[in-house]
Amino acid sequence: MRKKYLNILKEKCTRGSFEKLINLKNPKVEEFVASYTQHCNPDSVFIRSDSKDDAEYIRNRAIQLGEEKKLRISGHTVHFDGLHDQARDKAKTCYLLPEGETIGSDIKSIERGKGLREIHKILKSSMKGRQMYVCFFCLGPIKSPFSILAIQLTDSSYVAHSEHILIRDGYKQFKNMQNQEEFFRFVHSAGVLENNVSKDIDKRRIYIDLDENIVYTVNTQYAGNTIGLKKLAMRLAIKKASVEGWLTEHMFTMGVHGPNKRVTYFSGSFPSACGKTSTCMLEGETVVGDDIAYLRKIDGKIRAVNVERGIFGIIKDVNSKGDPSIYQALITPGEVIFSNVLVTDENQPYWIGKDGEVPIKGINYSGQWHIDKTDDSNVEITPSHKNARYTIRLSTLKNVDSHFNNPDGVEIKGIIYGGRDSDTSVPVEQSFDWVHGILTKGATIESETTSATLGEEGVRKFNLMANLDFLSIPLGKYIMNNVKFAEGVKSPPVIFSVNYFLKDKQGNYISGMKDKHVWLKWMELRINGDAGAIKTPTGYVPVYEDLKKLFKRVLHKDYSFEDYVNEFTLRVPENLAKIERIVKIYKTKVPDAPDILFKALTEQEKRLKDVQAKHGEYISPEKFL
Ligand code: SPV
Ligand code: MN
Repeated sequence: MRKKYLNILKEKCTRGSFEKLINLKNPKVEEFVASYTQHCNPDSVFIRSDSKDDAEYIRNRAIQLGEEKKLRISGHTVHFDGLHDQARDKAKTCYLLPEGETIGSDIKSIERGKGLREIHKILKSSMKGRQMYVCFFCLGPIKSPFSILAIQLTDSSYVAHSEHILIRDGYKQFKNMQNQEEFFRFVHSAGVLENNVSKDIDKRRIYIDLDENIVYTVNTQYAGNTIGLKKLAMRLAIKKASVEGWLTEHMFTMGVHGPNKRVTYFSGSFPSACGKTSTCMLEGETVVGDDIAYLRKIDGKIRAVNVERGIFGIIKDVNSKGDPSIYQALITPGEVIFSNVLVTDENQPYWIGKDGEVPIKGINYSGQWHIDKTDDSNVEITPSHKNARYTIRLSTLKNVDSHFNNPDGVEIKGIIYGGRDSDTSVPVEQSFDWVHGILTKGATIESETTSATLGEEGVRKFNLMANLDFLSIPLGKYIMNNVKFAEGVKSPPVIFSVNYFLKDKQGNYISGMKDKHVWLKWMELRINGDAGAIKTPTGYVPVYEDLKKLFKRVLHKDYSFEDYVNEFTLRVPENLAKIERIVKIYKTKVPDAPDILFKALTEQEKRLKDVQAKHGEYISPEKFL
């Protein structure tokens, strides 16, 4: 058998590639690469080691093949996905499960055998005429108790290039690996291309085989669907973590800098496009990771690492005022991939919300673009797509945390849950304890939908721990994993909720864009016993005096008592309605929802009703003093 594999590889590997593969001395790797070489039938196979030359080769190919185009600033390129391939395709993302098994009612799955046949049919000879790249990665820091190794096969130079920016190299780790060690595997083909974009969008599939730790993705280029090592690996890692007793979360990790050089580390979960990246990028703080964290209990403490080394971030509204650090990286020479932005006549990228004038024409994901251009349904085509992105390495940012590559991660003292909520939760609130936080804050996140996924925007959707899109285990089990995670931890992280999106009756946002920085500093003080709080039926909220001082210190702003009352009023009817919605979801859609969850929600409901009887529907925080 091995001989057969080696013959296939010998025949297809470009010069030097065969040796690079053989040098790994790993029959499982050889078999995987050879069998998909045979099945997808690329013209040639390139094996990427961790060398600079190999990375350079892929970057150059992306340009030569037109998958990326050079922009004016050195190192910057632009990539376009097709008009209908601009976000994660939830409808076509499926788990392959044994007959009769499901993960949850809203988590798509199909029978494994059927799915494997279908995807292999689509993948058959899908790489013909192209080169297949074989890339090795390490999820999490190198040589760390957190690391997971993975291989990506792809016929897209853009995908291979992006992953090299986003994920730590793993070829050397593979070389040191024991044969039996398991690794994640990803197979991607962009399928038939027309003008360099995937043509057969109707045959777009993202199939996840949890038994084998393989993800297949085809007829798509959008990174959220294709970059195996990002959200697709996250799905495999959620399952692995569940089996092994740790957590994989849709969380940033950051250091918040308190008084006397104190640094307190937080991880925070927010649904896509709800301020996650902009929170961990706040000026004066340091970032460990912006999107995915692995959390483990080590020596009785909870520690977290960034799974990635780069950012695939939403570019809309990134400008020198709101996100100075990222903006700087986007206008400085260096390796940056812009996707689905507008390219101006000056060969500069433009995106909605960038500093400067809006160009009147250029090239974007719809081809030649001019101001007021509309699509077939007469809907305006914006200069850049709302989900247009940038891909950069964290090391190019000046605010990267010094522990970013620490194999032991950082000790997490605070967890934050956020969401896009226009009418219910206060801007910041501390839970009573770990279990109350997991159950009433994490497990109840609702968020109004955004352009990060295909479909209508602004619809309130349940999204527990902002992780629903990526869950590969039943929801009840996932909740209990979280609840139990703090067992044996002497002082578990303090759990908070934040809401940056409260609106007034006229539909205007109540809080300012930068106010999140004050909430963050308050949480830091609170964890360290340096700020007071008022106990309400839903948690602890800040006292006015503390916020007033923080607004002055952090934002140089006066914060009026009126603003405070407006923001921190307990909205009883909305809170009760939310509990009712959430209970209904868990009762009707989550067969393994734990009793402890219903108990926590019922108790919260009772506390709300008690204060409602006493103080009415909208209760100012001072009433709880
Ligand atoms: C998100 O949508 O949450 C992202 C980008 O971080 S994606 O890779 O598309 O998931
Ligand atoms: Mn994300």
